[in-house]
Amino acid sequence: MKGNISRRNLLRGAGVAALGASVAGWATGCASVAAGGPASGAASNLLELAKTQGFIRVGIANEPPYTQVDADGTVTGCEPDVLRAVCKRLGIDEVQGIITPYESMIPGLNANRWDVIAAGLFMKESRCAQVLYSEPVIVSTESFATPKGNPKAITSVAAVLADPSLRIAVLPGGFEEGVLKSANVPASQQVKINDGRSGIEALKANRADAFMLPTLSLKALAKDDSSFDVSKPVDDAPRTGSGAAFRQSDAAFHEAYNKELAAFKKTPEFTEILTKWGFDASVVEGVTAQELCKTAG
Ligand code: 6CS
Repeated sequence: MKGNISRRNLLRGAGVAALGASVAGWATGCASVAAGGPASGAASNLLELAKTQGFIRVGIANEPPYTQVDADGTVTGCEPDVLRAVCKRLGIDEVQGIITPYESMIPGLNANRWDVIAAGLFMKESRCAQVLYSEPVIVSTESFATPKGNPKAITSVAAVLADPSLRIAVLPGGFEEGVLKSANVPASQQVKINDGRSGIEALKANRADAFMLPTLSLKALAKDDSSFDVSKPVDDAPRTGSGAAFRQSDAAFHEAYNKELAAFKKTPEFTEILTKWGFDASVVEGVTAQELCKTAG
C-alpha cells in the first residue's frame, strides 16, 4: 500500500539496526515490508521488482559525508544521494536505508536483508570477490585523528608499525582495519570501536593514540569537536573509492545501474551532489571499479 507519509520510515528488520528511512516523499507501508523480511528477497529480476514495488533497500552506515541519517530519519549522504538519483532514472521512486556496521554490509546483502550497499564501502580485492560494484562515484583518502599537535607524530602506517606502543582505533571489518592488517600491524595495536564518535571518545580517553578513518569523515566529526587534529591523507594507505554494491545474482540490475550511472555522471546534478558533500567529482573521472578492485586486502 502506497501512502504519502513523512520522509521517515522505520524499518525493523530482525538482526539489523533499528533505523531505516526513506529518502523520498512516497513510501509503502514499510513496517509490513520489514516485518515480512526482505523487501525484494532473492528476486531473479531485482530491477523489475524494485520498479513494481516502488522502492529498493540500501545498507548504510550513517557516517557523514558518505552516509547520513537526519534526526527525522531522512537518509542522505553522498552515496545514498547518488543512488537515489540513478534509481529514479531507472524508474525506482524510493530508496529505504537500513543502518548496519560495515562488517555486516556484504553478509546482509547476500542474506537479502537489503538489496544494495551505498555507504562508501571501499573497493578492495576481498570485497570485489563477493559483490558486484558499480563504477566508482568517489575516490577517497584515509587520515588519522590524533590529540592536538599529534604528539606521537602518527602520520603513516609505517610509523604505527615502527612503534609497537602505538594503539590505533579502527572499525571492525572496516577498510582501515584491513590496511593495518595488510601492513602486519598486530591486533594488539588495534583498538576496535563501533563508529566515528566512539573512535574520538577512545582518543580522548587515551585508549588509543590515533583513530584511522576516511579524511572527510574525520573532518565531519571535527566540525562538532575541536579537541583533535586530522592528519593529512595517509600516503601509505592504498588509494581507493566506492560506488554501489550489488549481489552477484543481480547482474542484470548491476548492468542497468552502471549504464544509467555513466549517463548521470555527465550531468551537473552529479557534480552538485559530490560538491555538496565535500567530494571533488573530477577526481573520480576515468577511475574504474576494475582498477580499484586491485587494491589489496
Ligand atoms: O569501506 C570501509 O570499510 C570504510 N568506509 C568508510 C566510508 N568509512 C569507514 C569504513 O571502514
